[in-house]
Amino acid sequence: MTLADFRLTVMPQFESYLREQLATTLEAKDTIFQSMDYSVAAGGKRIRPMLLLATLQALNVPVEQGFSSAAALEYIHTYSLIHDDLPAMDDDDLRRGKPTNHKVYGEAIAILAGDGLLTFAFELLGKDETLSASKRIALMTALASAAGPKKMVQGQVLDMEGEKQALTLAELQNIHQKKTGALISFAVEAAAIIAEASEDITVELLKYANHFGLAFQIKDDILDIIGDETILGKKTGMDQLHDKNTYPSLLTLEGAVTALEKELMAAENCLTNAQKYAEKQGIVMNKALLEALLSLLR
Ligand code: GRG
Repeated sequence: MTLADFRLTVMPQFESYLREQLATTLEAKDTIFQSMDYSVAAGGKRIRPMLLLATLQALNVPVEQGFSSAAALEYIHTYSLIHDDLPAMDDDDLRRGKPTNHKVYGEAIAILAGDGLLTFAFELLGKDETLSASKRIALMTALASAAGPKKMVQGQVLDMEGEKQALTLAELQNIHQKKTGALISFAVEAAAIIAEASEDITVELLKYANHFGLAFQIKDDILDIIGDETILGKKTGMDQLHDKNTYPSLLTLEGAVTALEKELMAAENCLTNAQKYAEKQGIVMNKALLEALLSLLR
């Protein structure tokens, strides 16, 4: 299956699932449902769930087995954006082309919508009886770890502490691997858990995810300089305005473009390795599908 087919067939099914889980568990009349649904429905690119489901597809596992993990991941990503946009953090008015959650519902409800999405993610995974109990425990533990105080939350703290200080490239990478990379890596880790992938395939796929995560962040930094506000759905030029440490600020714009290409090539190599291991185990891995995802970052 090509990425184009995947986006046309699998992603709409997932989109319905993502919205339905909230709508069938919560009451439509309740403010908490409306504020959570507002941000989930606001039109994110769904890169993380796409990576999770595409990894399952590449390993020939029915994608439906990954719907609860992919939804949990997108709920947590959405919560992190709602909280990141709050006045106490990045203080943004626009997200996904729409007013930020707190601009519509107020700060208190926005905090609670984030809390609701974070906790609902684990409820959804815990009650997915189509997965074995041991897989559910592994998935919930991995997700909690990726989103928790050693990874995403810590990355956010380090990012805030690093503001207005000159960071080294290694320090910047560490922040990104935690702040945005950890959730991206969970996408692939979850697929490996569900697919019961062997250790050698899992290691290569996780390395692919790590390069993917870094490439994603470099691209995000580049777009903040040369991107189109109407396409991005958010203001550009914010990194420079807030004196943020970014790949272009450390490496120049040209250097950042080179670094992006380096990460994408490294990611491709990991896929080649994963495919070799898969072949040895008699698995026909759809490497092209995961390679095509990298092209979204070019
Ligand atoms: C509040 C605990 C806590 C953590 C927040 C991820 C994060 C941590 C903050 C986001 C800050 C930010 C804008 C980082 C740049 C990279 C990034 C994560 C962009 C948003 O992700 P996309 O592009 O967004 O996948 P969509 O809207 O498409 O889902």
